Amino acid sequence: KGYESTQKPNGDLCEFLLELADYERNVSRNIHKYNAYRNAAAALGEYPTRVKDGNEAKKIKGIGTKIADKIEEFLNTGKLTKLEKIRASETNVAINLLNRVTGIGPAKARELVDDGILTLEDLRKNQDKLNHHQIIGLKYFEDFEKQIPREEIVRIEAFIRKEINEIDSEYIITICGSYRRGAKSSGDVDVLLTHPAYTSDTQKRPDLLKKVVNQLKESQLITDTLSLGDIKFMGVCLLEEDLPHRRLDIRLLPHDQYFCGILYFTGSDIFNKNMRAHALEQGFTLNEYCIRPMGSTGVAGEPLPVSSERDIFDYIDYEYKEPHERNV
Ligand code: DCP
Ligand code: MG
Ligand code: MN
Repeated sequence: KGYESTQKPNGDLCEFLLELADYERNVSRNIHKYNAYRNAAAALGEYPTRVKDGNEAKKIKGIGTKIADKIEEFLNTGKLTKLEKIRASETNVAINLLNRVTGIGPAKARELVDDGILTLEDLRKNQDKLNHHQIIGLKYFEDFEKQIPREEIVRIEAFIRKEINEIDSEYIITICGSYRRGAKSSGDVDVLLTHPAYTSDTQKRPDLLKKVVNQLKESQLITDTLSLGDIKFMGVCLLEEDLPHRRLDIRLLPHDQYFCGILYFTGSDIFNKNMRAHALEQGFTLNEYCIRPMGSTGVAGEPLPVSSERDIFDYIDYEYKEPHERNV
């Protein structure tokens, strides 16, 4: 996902590391190994020249001995025994497949496979085992697998802006995720929404999100709801007949937390991880809501005022990166 592996000198290596990462997350449910493979793939994706052997790989930050050994094996033999074994297991293949249905996580996938459900066809016959979110995920399985071209998100953005402007011109939205990082195509549409009248000191304002969702339903952009809470909508949209259905998330944030939210939801996830780690080194704790100084006792203080993304970088003395520079 997102490494454009074919053009990169180590693209094939990234691909097998990401496949191992998926296996660790979906089948073994070992999040540490998942992260180790993902980090290694990200590091290799950035590496400018073709890696010659395991030794060279090991010198790259983010690649340890075990992964270096796998790279060595792959470079010597053109394949990886561990991956061949994983691919040969019917159970693994089925878990990976079911896990691609939105709403079905690794645990649910395992449960279904244990019940003998191995294919989408099996799943279609056993919808009584699925919740609403999973049923919609299955219904649009093929559509959700398709990437959304950037131009289509540009049009979805314009549509949403126009609609919310009609309800209340004070709404502010930003489309985050890979789109904001400049990606030519995205897996879904990540909308962040705020309103000046809604801050973390004021009361909850569930009406703010519900109004937007209702308006987008009435204007027939939103076709299905996966879940709707006070601050988070997850659902499905359709810009035009004949186009695929697309995954759309809308999150409502208090105005004073908007920039930490934008920063977080712009990602990438790896960029976020690195930035949070840097924040901690500088004595700050950073999350999707706020940035707080860490006291000498290790207790986080009050949230710091933030009126731009740049403020957050400045607090932790981190070189500012434009969204398109946050792809790692
Ligand atoms: N995010 C994160 N950590 C996670 C999940 C998400 O930091 N575990 C943040 C960074 C992501 C953003 O949320 O960029 C949006 O999540 P998506 O899953 O939608 O990822 P992207 O938008 O980056 O990619 P895609 O094009 O596949 O949607
Ligand atoms: Mg996204
Ligand atoms: Mn998303």
